[in-house]
Amino acid sequence: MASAAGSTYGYRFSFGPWNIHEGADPFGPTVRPTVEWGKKLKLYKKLGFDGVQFHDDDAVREVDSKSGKQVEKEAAEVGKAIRGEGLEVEIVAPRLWEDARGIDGGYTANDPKSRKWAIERSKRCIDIANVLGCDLIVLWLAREGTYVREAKDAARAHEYLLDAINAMLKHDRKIRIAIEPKPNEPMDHAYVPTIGHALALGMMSNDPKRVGGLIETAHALLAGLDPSDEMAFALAAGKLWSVHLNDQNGLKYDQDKAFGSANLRQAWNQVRVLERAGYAKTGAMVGLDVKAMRTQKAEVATRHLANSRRIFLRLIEKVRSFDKKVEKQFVDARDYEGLELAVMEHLMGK
Ligand code: XUL
Ligand code: MN
Repeated sequence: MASAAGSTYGYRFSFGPWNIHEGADPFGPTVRPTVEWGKKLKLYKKLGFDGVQFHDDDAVREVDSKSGKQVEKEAAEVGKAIRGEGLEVEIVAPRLWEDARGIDGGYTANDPKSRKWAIERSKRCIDIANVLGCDLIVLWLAREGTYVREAKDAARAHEYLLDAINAMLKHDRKIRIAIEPKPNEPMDHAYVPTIGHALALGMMSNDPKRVGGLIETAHALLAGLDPSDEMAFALAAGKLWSVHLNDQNGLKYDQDKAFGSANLRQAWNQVRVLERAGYAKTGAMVGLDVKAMRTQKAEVATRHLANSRRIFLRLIEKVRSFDKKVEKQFVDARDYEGLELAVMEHLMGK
């Protein structure tokens, strides 16, 4: 049996500092004290993690107000501390959605000054990633969409997105970009809602081989899609460069629940698709994007991370121990009712 301390079957795990948080939500203030970055960093290995996911301003605070030199100096210090813990930086993502210039979206804003700022900020993000020894930029296109359809020229908006992606590809000839699609929240409708949209955009870019995707479970569910099929599509194209595993109870706000906690069968299928495609061998990490419940007390506010990792590893065991002969017999006989019961019995521990 895999335990938190047991075998990881070749998988490596990551999370971002925002996954240990104070518990504020749109209707109430924080409920837990802030855990400072230095303390979070010490928790990674203890919890069984190997990689750090960053936003640019997780790594370097107030990145816009600092000179390029200063930004690189601070990033170098952060990188040193991370390596000192035996960790690596998995991804860096430009956080465009908290700045006033990103109110109408960054890359697709109607105001050309905002669009210019968004591209410049994304280049700084790449510079930070370089200092941190990371070649993967994640684009969660938070406000690249509309609250009302008439607000933007949607066809033009996609050209703006391409302009931004091309500018990033040109800024650094080695950097790779993984687009993290999400259909809504904070926008009513986002422009890149699925992995199909993301990879198509990548194909239209000036260097398609450096544009791929990151699938988040909750985002796929919000789009009414099966996360394992979204992953399979990217895997078939050699484009699944990371995942954000979590869970989600139906169509509502993005919940970021612990992996497998809402729908174990769907979680098993995600693990199955990753395992069958040899995801661990691609070198990509298993990223989590999970939030502790608001009710969780400070001293146990990292359980959601350890639990998600544990559920993933338990499901790897389940995938590996599922009787392949039985599976083949049911598939050959086209008896999918039989196959389903065999899966359910297996998951229930029989
Ligand atoms: C938002 C989300 C982000 C990205 C990183 O829903 O998932 O945290 O993962 O920018
Ligand atoms: Mn995410």
